[in-house]
Amino acid sequence: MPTATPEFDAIVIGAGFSGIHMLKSLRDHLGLKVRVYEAGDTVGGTWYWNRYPGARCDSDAYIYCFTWDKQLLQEWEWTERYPEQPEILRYLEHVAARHDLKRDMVFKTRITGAEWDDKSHLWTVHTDKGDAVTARYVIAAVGTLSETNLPNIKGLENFKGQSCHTSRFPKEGIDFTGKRVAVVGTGATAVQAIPEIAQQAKQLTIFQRTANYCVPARNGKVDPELVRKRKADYDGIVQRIKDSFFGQEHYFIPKSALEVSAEERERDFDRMWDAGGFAFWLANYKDMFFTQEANDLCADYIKRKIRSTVKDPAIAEKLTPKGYAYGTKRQPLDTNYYETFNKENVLLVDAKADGPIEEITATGIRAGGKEYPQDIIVFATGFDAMTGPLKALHLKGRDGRTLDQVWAEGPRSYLGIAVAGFPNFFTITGPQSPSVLSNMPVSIEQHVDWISDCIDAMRKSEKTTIEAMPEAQDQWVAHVNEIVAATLMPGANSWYMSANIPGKPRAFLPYLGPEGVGGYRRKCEEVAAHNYEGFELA
Ligand code: NA7
Repeated sequence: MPTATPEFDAIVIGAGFSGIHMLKSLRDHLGLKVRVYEAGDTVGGTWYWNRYPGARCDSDAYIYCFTWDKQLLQEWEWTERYPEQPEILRYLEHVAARHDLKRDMVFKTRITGAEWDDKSHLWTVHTDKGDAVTARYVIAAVGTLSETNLPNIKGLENFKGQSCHTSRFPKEGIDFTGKRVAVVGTGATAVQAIPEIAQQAKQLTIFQRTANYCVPARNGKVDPELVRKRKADYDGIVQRIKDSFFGQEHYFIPKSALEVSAEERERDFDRMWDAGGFAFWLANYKDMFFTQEANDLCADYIKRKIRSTVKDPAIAEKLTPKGYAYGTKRQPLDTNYYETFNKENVLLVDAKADGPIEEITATGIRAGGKEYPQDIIVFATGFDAMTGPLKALHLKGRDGRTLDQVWAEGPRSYLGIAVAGFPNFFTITGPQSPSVLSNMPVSIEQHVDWISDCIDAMRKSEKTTIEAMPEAQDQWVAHVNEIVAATLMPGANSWYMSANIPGKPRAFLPYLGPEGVGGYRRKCEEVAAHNYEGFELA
């Protein structure tokens, strides 16, 4: 048995929701020596980096938080249904201070590589400050949407005005007042930012590649009586979201959209639309994700809403999604998004109707042969989702193999927690786990608890390595792909399908069901109960 003593029991990479909880769990519950490395200059992760106007969570705040600190669930008061980025960051800072976590965190430090040593059963982890530390375990808490996608558009470097990506928005903000501003992209981020920027800018031009199906967020103050009721029922809420499909208190209508009358369907659609948030997406008819005809009915409802909100029929037509099923791209939640296109100072340039972006020039953007002069360009162009942040760690597993190599044809993981050939390496909300198809904190907590229990069990049985077995991984990958193949998801050019990044192998990145996060949790628990079935422990 290897005798080398590592400097740390575990290195955790990232200090967002995942890294904060992982440190708390390993250090304070298991008594391990842990260090967290974080590229930002404080905690927060997603909520540190995404400072664009309008940035807020899309899940209701009462479940978009840690549930392991029961006292804090009672004490913390969110100001609105979906708090803005500064408030969520304040919450995470509060948690870090309350549990004295920062003393084991190193900020402004990026991991540049790590290699596994099969003799000592240790990882050596390298940072951009030139340090190298050894650890028994490496845990990626790097987030799923953290590797920025700045598209390689011709002439990008020539622009003389100010430009930025939404996930690298300057801390001091940008004053859009009186400026000609372009937003590139119309995903969930842009849908939050566009109405805010339109209020300041002299002229806002939106460059749309694919029209999205947006539903109203219906943000606002939450009724104090409802807040009180929820606080009194937190144990019940936590149990329900853990057992649910999406980590939310949303449940499919247990009927086909095709079996009910048109009147009943319209009433249900109105109810979900009026409720706002993810209800329309995640609490719709049970066949919405599976049957094109059922999906068409949901899509048609939203298309009618777009036409009734946007005054100019030509603009409404450009904003109407075409060619893919409703719900197969990430659902953006809107607050005055469609209304914004009624404003005099807002222009929509649609890649299909007006021509795609051809070049960034010194003074603006050229699309469809026409020049659109700009002072500021905001790229809301998304992320190299899920696999991107993990590949960027430049890990070398067994035999020096990298994730780039083993994922050359798409992600391969066991349960979305581990990768064959990378012993003692865990991925919180990794590819092929529910992660981005769930309310993130719920899935984060499940993985953190599972990883902690696993490390605890290994210590108790004096094992020093755990590694996913290739056969178990093959079966999991096949299972993930088989499940999604029965849905409408593969038909969309979404980032779920890896389709947003040129050259990225087309593969479904998360895991969808069949019983959602509840069923997935039970599967992970079974694996642990059967002595970590599918893993090799040595
Ligand atoms: P998304 O959802 O990936 O949206 C990015 C948008 O940028 C989307 O409209 C893209 O069009 C567009 N895009 C990407 N590359 C280009 C190029 N090269 N040219 C023109 N337009 C482009 O990212 P978000 O940040 O909005 O949301 C990410 C997640 O953050 C979100 O799902 C939440 O979980 C929080 P496309 O649709 O690909 O044609």
